[in-house]
Amino acid sequence: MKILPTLLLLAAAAAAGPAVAQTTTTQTDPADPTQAPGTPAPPPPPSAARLAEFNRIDTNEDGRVSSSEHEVYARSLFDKLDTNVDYKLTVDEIMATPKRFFRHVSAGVGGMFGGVELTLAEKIQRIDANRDGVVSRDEHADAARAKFREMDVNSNGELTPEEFAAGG
Ligand SMILES: [Ca+2]
Ligand SMILES: [Ca+2]
Ligand SMILES: [Ca+2]
Repeated sequence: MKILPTLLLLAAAAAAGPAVAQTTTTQTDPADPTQAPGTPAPPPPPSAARLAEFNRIDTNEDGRVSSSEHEVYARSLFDKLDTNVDYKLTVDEIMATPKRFFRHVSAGVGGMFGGVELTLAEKIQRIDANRDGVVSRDEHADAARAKFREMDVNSNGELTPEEFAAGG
């Protein structure tokens, strides 16, 4: 006669157990990715100026810059910098607007050599492959292609706005 109430209590506790555990797990979710330690911070969003430039290069407006879109843009930049229209860029023509020139070309290995940042003159020398003191259209196109490959971090042949902004 004493056993029955004990069994009923045990049964009630067993039935209540899972229900209590369920409400506690829904209140704090340990699988929340935003709270997981060691999660890398997302890259900063591209600046408005970089996004505007990205959109100018992305002529088919698919939200990606292809290698051919970048090539067309690099060529148009070359023509703007080539003020005397001889299809060669002298150091003077480049140094009139150096930022414009260097943003879309690579002097190789991220502009570094032996762990030291190259000077602008040294970068121009590296782009001037035949060492005749001027940057030809072909030399410029090669350096622009190298820059594209550097920016295309996942090597899928196109740039996202984030890849483009990070490579500037
Ligand atoms: Ca595109
Ligand atoms: Ca020129
Ligand atoms: Ca040259």
